[in-house]
Amino acid sequence: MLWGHQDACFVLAANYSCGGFLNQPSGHFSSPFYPGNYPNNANCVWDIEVQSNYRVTVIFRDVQLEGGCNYDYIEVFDGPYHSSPLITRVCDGASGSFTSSSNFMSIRFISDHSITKRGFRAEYYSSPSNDSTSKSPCANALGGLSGGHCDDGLRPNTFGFYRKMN
Ligand SMILES: [Ca+2]
Repeated sequence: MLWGHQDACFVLAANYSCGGFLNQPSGHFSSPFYPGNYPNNANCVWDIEVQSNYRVTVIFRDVQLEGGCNYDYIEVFDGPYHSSPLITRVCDGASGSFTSSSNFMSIRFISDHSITKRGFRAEYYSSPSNDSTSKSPCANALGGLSGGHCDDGLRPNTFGFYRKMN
């Protein structure tokens, strides 16, 4: 039991480091050994924290993973890993940017036991939260053009302001 399978896996996993805590206003990270192939059995978590009242946007570039999205994939969480909802799963060939609702975002990279590819690189930046766009779709409409639909009964009046309709 002392030198069982789990111990061997731990030693293998310790041959490289991946993931980490990123607290600069912007930065970048990539899969282990990028642009070389990533290892099997990777489980990397990047926690990104920027200053309060800012939000995190991550941009994925050059995503080359084992196809199928169930073997090797990237997950983006809207806040700290383990306690936050999944924003999206990023799969082979994907690209695009995703923004958190708070000043915290986490990204996890998973690979299974076989077939590796080049992996990915990602950039992130922070931008100020705008209270008028973060509370609800109606709050968003309040700051924008008239005619937007609101679910809580707010409608524009003739002066371009909004008031509650009952
Ligand atoms: Ca794989």
